[in-house]
Amino acid sequence: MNTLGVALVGHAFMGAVHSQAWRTVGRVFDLPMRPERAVLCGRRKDAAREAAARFGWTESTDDWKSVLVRDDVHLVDICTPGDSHAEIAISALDAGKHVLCEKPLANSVAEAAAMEEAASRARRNGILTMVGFNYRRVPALALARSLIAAGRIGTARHVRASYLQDWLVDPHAPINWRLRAERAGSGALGDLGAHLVDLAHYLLDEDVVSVSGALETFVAERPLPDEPGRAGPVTVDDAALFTARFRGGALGTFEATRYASGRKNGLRIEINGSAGSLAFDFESMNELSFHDAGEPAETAGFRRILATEPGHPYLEAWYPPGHVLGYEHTFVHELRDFVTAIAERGAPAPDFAAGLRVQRVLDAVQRSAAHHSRWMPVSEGES
Ligand code: SOE
Repeated sequence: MNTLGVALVGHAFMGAVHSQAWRTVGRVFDLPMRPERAVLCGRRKDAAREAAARFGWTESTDDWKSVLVRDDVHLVDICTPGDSHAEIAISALDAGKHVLCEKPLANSVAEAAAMEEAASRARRNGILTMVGFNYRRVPALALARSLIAAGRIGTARHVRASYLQDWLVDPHAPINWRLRAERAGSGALGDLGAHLVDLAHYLLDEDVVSVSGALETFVAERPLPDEPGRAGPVTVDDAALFTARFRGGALGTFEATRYASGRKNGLRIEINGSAGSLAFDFESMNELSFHDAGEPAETAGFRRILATEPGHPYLEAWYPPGHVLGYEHTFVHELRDFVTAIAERGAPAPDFAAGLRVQRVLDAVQRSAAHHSRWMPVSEGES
């Protein structure tokens, strides 16, 4: 069996989650290729060495460029803040490496477009890309997509999506890179809203075509963690709201915030169609609520599907029904799909082209917010 040598760049939260998934995926799923954790890259030698030992990577380095010339590295997995995605991804693609890149794809449409250009060049040589929108790999949401595709809720009319976290409720919580525009691109919009947009695209299989949005930064300055007594500016949005129109005529409402006190990772999405509805809440991620409007009114209503049957997406490899899955499993599923696509020369989704489409929606929200929430078309070419 061919091996797939992986280089991971970054070893904080996402690097840890991806490491765990790389370690698990080949043990749980029968893969057509064997992934090998070849090398972990970090900015500081000692920290990278320590992380590599803890997460089970064979080697470590403080120079990500050095892995691009290695013959035993076939895939680069980017888990760094958004400001380095474009440089690393384009260099890796040009060096003939497959690329998995954390979301959002980039910090701007210009960067995302350059990344997609490199991806489309690389595609001609069988080199593939994927963006880490892991929530597509929640079994209940993959099931939702198949129900929608099978016509079970009819024509989609409403998408109601929110992603609620609360880690900034305390105005004295310190600044980190996620609150800096030059590092993260945007705030709740790109970090959380991007997931919602990708999920909506995935579930409906159609894109957002125009938006009207508002952004807010509630706390303009926060303590600098390394400089006691000093504060620095927050240069991204704390919360993002937008309404949207989909190509097929559905209307969407989207909300992303880090100020929803009591909500930790509350990703919710409900879709109402002409023949029924589906609803999901990540805090109960093994469940999908389904209302079939065709049932007699006296007994119709939302019913809870526990998405842990062997026939549900991804479940064939896991545990018996009712032995629920968690956050981490979604990344294992993402890797299963990417490795399989690479081995079978398939078309992984979401690829960089899909990531660029999300980036264009985020950009339209920012433009709308800067123009008194005026409706903005989502650009299809250069922004
Ligand atoms: C932080 O807000 C974060 O880790 C996001 O960056 C992830 O994409 C999201 O899934 C969980 O929250």
